[in-house]
Amino acid sequence: MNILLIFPRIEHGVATYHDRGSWESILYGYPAITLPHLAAITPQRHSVEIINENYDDIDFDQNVDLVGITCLTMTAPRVYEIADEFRRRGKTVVLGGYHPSALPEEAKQHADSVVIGEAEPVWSQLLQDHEKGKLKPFYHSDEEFDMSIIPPIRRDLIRHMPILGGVQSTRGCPNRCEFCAITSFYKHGVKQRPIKNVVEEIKQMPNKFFILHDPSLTINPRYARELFKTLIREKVKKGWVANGNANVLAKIDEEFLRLARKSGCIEWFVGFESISQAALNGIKKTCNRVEDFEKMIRRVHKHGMTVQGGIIFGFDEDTPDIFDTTLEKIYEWELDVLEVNILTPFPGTPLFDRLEREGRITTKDWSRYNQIDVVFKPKNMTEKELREGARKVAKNFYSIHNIIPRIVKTMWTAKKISGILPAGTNFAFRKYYKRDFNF
Ligand code: B12
Ligand code: SF4
Repeated sequence: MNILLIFPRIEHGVATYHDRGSWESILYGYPAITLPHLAAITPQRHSVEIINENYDDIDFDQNVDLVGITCLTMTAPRVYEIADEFRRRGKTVVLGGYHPSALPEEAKQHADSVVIGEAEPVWSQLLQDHEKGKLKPFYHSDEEFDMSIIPPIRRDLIRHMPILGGVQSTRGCPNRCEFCAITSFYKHGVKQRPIKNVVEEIKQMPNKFFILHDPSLTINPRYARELFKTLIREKVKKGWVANGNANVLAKIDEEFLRLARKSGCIEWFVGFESISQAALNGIKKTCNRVEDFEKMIRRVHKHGMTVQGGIIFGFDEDTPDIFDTTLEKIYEWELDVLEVNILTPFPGTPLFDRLEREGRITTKDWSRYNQIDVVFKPKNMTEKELREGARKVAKNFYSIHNIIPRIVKTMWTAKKISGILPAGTNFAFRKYYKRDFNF
């Protein structure tokens, strides 16, 4: 069969559809690995093509037997448009990813079949059923599987390779943060790929820099340590960035941080989420202790790595003074890069269910579930105050006046040319927030 896989356009972020051909799309374009991964687990007798709409336009008249589209909540409206367009031309469409898994009945209105959960246990069966004309409406991926079956992604199918490569070593998270889509999606807990497979894949990728697409690389420090040691032993001289947890990075032994740096770590992405312990407790991210945050950042800096921190505004415990207090704190901590998010209840999460029960969801226009718009009624401020407050923080942090001294510090911390990556991120975020928060 001829299979066409589609990654829809992204409207919000540092490298989006709007940035086609710009320096951001080259430097910060994301190595979306979902579809090259799906292609890799497709039986070889089929031929596969991938279109990433952030780089190329879709030809709806293409001669294909099956169209597979990946879908997050924010992209759902565009995905449904694409799916409808193909189906009008008589093509078979399959949808998968976080959003169709959370709302399969909704997705089914635009597709011939919906994959609920991970593709590995069901994808081959689905293709076989389609060949026999017996495609089922839903494929539930309930079966647990061993990640050692995962082959390297089909990098040969990526038409526009950004500077950053992508690889995944683990899936799932043991924590139960109320707003996070990971734990409701990965129902079987945490699993990991054999380190030798991950390192082999890293060696094979042409990129000098890569991102680990793991929910958090510090969930199992023993595994991460082994990965670092293998990268060092095998002399893989590439720079990398990964998600990590604040509590682990604050308390783990110095050797862990030394090995991370030596194996190529440039930056850790850390979900601080809030500077209010009451808010963190409220959303069940109790592993985060506010008193650890500054210490954590300083330790990571001491080892020559930088920190990109995520902060979310709009928790029930947040009052209008949270914005100024947050700014004060992040300057005190000397955070290198800040991600400003407005709390967003993604379908499938406990947060969505609670706000729905409380009648506080104000729109189901999924394109607005972008962490920049307010889609629910906050408890202790108005929607306008929430949006304006987040805007004020982004505007202040990314003013040229604040960016310049910060990137000098970041370059000094990194002490390597690769420090240019986190330093430059400041300008990419400035452009993103200027556009989306309109300042
Ligand atoms: C890398 C990443 C990105 C990248 C690339 C996005 C992408 N889709 O590849 C970028 C930076 C662009 C990004 C942006 C955003 N992201 Co993001 N991202 C991730 C991250 C860290 C890894 C995704 C990944 O590559 N996984 C590895 C692949 C192999 O797994 P997978 O994509 O889940 O695919 C499997 C299944 O879902 C399924 N599947 C997926 N698609 C399809 C399609 C078909 C046809 C089939 C059969 C199966 C199938 O099969 C695959 C194999 O099992 C995840 C967290 C995580 N660790 O999963 C968050 C995550 C997906 N992102 C999230 C969010 C919220 C966003 C943003 C809204 C953030 C923002 N404010 O901008 C944007 C939205 C962008 C968009 N496209 O809509 C949420 C999604 C919640 C939701 N319900 O939508 C997640 C889960 C993070 C979280 N903790 O909540 N993200
Ligand atoms: S926010 Fe981070 S720690 Fe919490 S469940 Fe999601 S991945 Fe795990």
